[in-house]
Amino acid sequence: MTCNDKVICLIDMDCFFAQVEQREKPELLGLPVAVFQASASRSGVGGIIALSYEAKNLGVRRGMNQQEAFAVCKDLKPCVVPFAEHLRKPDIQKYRNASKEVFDVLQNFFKGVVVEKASIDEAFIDLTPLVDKKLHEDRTGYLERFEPRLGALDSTHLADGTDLDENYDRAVLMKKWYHEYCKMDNDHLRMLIASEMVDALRKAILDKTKFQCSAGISTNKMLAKLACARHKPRQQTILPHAFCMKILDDTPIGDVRYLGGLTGANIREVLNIQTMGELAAVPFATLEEVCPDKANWLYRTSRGFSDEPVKLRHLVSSIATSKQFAGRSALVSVAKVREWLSGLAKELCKRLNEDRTTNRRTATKIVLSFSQPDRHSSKTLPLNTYDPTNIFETTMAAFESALRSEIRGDSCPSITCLTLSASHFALPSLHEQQKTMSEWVEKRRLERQERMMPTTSNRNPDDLDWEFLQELPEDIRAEVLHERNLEKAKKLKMKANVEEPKAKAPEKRKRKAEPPKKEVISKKLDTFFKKR
Ligand code: TTP
Repeated sequence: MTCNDKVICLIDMDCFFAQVEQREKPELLGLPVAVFQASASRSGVGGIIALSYEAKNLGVRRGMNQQEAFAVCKDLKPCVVPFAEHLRKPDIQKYRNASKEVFDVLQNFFKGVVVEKASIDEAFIDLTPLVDKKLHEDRTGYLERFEPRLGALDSTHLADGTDLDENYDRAVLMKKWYHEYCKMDNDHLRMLIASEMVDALRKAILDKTKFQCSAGISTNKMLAKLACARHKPRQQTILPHAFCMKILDDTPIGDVRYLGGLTGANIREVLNIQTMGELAAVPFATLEEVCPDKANWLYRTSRGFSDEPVKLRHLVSSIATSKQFAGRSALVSVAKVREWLSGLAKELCKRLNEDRTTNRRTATKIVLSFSQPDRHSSKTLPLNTYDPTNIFETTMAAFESALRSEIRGDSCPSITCLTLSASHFALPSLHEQQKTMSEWVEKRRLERQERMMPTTSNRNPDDLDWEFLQELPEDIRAEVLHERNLEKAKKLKMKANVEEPKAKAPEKRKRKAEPPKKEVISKKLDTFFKKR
C-alpha cells in the first residue's frame, strides 16, 4: 500500500462570506456577524449561511433564522445576501468575485504546482515537486537554517492526537516533533518544509486580499482536509502519515471526504460503527459483502491512503442558476414557469458573459432541469448563443414538450425547482483565433503605418517594422524574418544574373521595404495555430 509520498495542502478560507462582509464594512471586524440568505418571504431574510468566529463562539449556528439567532446573541450584526438583478433570488456574485481574488493569488504564488479549486473557498495544492526540490537541494543546510525559524511558524500545529487535549502546548509539541522526527526522517521533514511554504502563501493571501484562511498539510487530499479542520481559524495543521491512524481512530465516519452523505450513513448503519478506527477494524471480506464496489476504497481510506490526484482546475465546469419553489410556493401555471425561466435565463447569460470575458471560453451545452414532488426531469440542449431570449424560448419549448400531456391550458403540474446549467466549455475555435489574430495583425499594421509616417525618413529604407514584428508570436516572427532574408537573397541573385552590360542607369531610388504583408502573416499564423 503506497502513495503516501505526496505533499498535499488544503487551503480553506475562514468563515468566507462573513469575511467578505467584514472587508466591505470594516466596522464589523471583530464582531459577531451573521450572513443571512435572502428569501422571497415577506421579511426578505432566510436562514444563516455564514458566521464570523465571534458569532460561532457565542453559540449562533448556521441554519438558524433571525429570531433564533438574536435569541442566542442580541448583539449579532446581520448581513443579507443581495437579490439577483433579474430575479427575487439570492445572488452570490459578490462572494464569487472575492473567491477569484483568492484564486488569483493561489495560482500565481508557486511556480510549477497543481492547484485544484475544490469549492468557492477551498483549494488543494500538490506541493510535492517544490518540497522534494528543496529537500534534495540541501537537506542539512535547510535543517540548520530552519532551526531559528521554528518559532516564526506560530500558527502551525502538529496533529498527533494530543493536539486537541486540554493541556496541549502548540510550541512545545512542534519543537519536540522537529527534534525527534523531522531531523531523522524525510517523510516528516517534507511536511515541515511544506508548512513553511504554506505559511508564506497564507500571508500572501492576507496581504493581497485581506482574507484570513486555514490550511491542512498531509500526504493526500482526504488527510489534508481532516488536518485543516482541527485548528481553525487562522491556523494550519500538519498531519504526517505516521500519525494518521491516531487521528482517524476517533474521526467520525461522516467527517471524511465522500463519507459525509448517504454512503457514510449506510456504512454506519449496516456495520453499526461510528468512527474510521472502527471501519479500519472491519475485515476486508465483510466490506466486500456490504459494499462490493467500494470495499477497496473503504479499506484504504480507513487506513489513511488515497490516490485521488490534485487536478488542475481553477474554473468551474458548469455555471448554473436555480430556484426552488418549496411547499405552497410550487409553480402551478405555465405563465409562472415562463416568468421564472425567463429570469433564470437572463441571470445565466449575465454570468456566462462575465465568464466568457474573464476566462475566454464559451459553454456549448445547456441543461434544463425541473423537479416535481415525485420526480426530477432534465433535458440537455446545444447552446449556440448567449442571448437570454433565445435561451428562454428554447428551454421553455423543451419544458412544454416534456410535460405536453400534462399541461392543460395555463395550468401545469406542480414544479418545485427550476435549474438552467451551462457546461461543456470550449475555447474559441481555431477559425475564431485566426480571425482575431489576423484582424489584430492588420489593425496593428495600420496603426504602425500611421504612426511611422512622419518619421520614415529617419529609417533605413530596408528596415522592417521592428516594433510590429516584436509583437508577433516568436516562431512567426522568425519565419517572417527568414522569408525577408530569402527575398533579399533572391533579389541579389537576380541582380547578379541580369548584370547590365550598358552604361549604368542612374541608381533608382530605394523603395522603403513594406512591412510584412497581411497575407504572409496570416499564412504564418495558420501554421502557428496548426502547430498548437
Ligand atoms: P464553508 O467553508 O463550509 O464555511 P465557512 O467558510 O463559512 O466557515 P469555516 O471557517 O468553518 O470554513 O463555506 C464557505 C462559504 O460557502 C460560507 O462562508 C458560506 C457558503 N455556504 C453557503 O452558502 N451555504 C452552506 O450551506 C454552506 C455550508 C456554505
